[in-house]
Order: sequence, then structure tokens, then C-alpha cells
Amino acid sequence: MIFDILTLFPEMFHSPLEGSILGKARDAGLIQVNLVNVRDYAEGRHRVTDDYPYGGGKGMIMKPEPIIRGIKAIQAGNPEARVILMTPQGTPLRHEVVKRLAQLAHLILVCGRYEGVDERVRDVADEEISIGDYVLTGGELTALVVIDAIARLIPGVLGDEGASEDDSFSQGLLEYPQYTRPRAFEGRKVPEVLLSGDHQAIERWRKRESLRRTWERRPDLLSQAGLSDEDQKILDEFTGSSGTD
Ligand code: 4FV
Repeated sequence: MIFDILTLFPEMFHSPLEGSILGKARDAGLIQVNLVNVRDYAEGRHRVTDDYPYGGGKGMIMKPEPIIRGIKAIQAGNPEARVILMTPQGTPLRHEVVKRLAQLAHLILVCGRYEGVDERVRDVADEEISIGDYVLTGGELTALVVIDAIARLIPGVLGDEGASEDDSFSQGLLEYPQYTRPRAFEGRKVPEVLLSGDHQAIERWRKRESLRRTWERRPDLLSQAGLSDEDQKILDEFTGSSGTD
């Protein structure tokens, strides 16, 4: 997977992409990240990339020309590359979106700054993605979130076992509680079933705890989770409903 990042602050990507899993994935050639500075496509002695908003208002807006020149320069060699504008007005980033993007070969991630980008940049974007209903100082962190979430799904990035099917959201549910040594910590013991070696019982406990946690914390996810009748029976125990009502 190739990521071309259009940004005014390429240095923000250095350390997150140097260390740990993403750094190893780059070294292994499983992902390629190219940092493209928007200012390299700005004109004039001062290479201006932003200007005042027409109609007045606070802050500055990123000019369309440097961004669109940058996109076109990248597309010149990679017409299949999908252009994604990171913006609070975009499609909320969900596991389903990450899975879909992870199937692609080449993404161009456009990082806004200041009050945002000129509306005409949207004309060349294939899609817009938001990582959450809050406003950041720039799109760079959102691009890193997208790169990290996608990279985990690329075979070989998380080592041989790959992204675990039990991850939160891979089944549309929140993940079950996880424990490791010690068996008892400050009086809190690891649930006996996890020490039993009875893998069927462990699987049942884990599904039950995923359903409980999702019901308690994110009931909004249950309707899209594709629950089995078995799952529904377990949920009914939590809700105390006999499942007929
Ligand atoms: C954002 C988000 C986000 C808005 C103005 C950058 C900032 C500045 N992007 N999900 N939330 N972007 O806050 O994607 O240009």
C-alpha cells in the first residue's frame, strides 16, 4: 500500500512512521509513505499557501492551487490513486471504511490546516473522511490514524498472526476483557474460565463479555453487528427480556 501525504508539516510524520510497527512495515516494504509538501507547489517568492476567507470570518483558508497542483503531480504517475480529504465534514472513519481502503493500492491523503481548505479542493477529492466530531489544528494526525488503522490490516504488518479477528469492531462488537499474569492483582483475580484450558468455554465467555460490554457501552453497534440467535439469547439475559417482546 502506497500513501502519498499532502501536508504543510511533513516533519509531523517523521517519528510516528520511524518507530515500532509502522516503521518496520515501511522497512519491510509492506507500506510506502511519501511526504509531499504543499508549499512546493505554491507560487511566488513567498510561496503562499493560504489566504483570507471570502465573505470575511476569522482565520485563514488553504488556497486551492498548491493542493490541486500537488494532487495532479502525484496522479500524473499514479492515475489509480484514490484522493482522500481529511475533514470533520467527512464520512466517519469506521472499521468497515478501514477494511475497504485497505483493499486499495494507493491513497493520496490531503491534510488541511487553518480554518480548512478552499471548497474547490473537494472537486478533486474522491472521498472525505473524519476521525471524529471535534476540530483539530490540522489533518496530519487524522492521516496518521488512517495509515495506522489500514496498515494493521495489511498481511505481515502485525507479524504472522495478523490483525486478530477478535479485535474490537472486527465482529462489529467491542472486544472482551483481556488478562495476563499475575493471576491475582490487588485482590482482583483472573476469571477461572481463562485458566481452565477449556477453549470452548473460553470462547463462550469471550463472546458473552463482548456482547455485555457492547450492550453496556455501545448499544448503537448492536443493530449492525449481525448477531446470531445464540447471541440474541445472551443479550436477552442482560436486558432481562424474554426475547419474545
Ligand atoms: C479533522 C477531523 C479535523 C479542521 C480544520 C484541520 C481540522 C483544520 N479532520 N477529522 N476531526 N481537521 O479536525 O478529520 O484544517
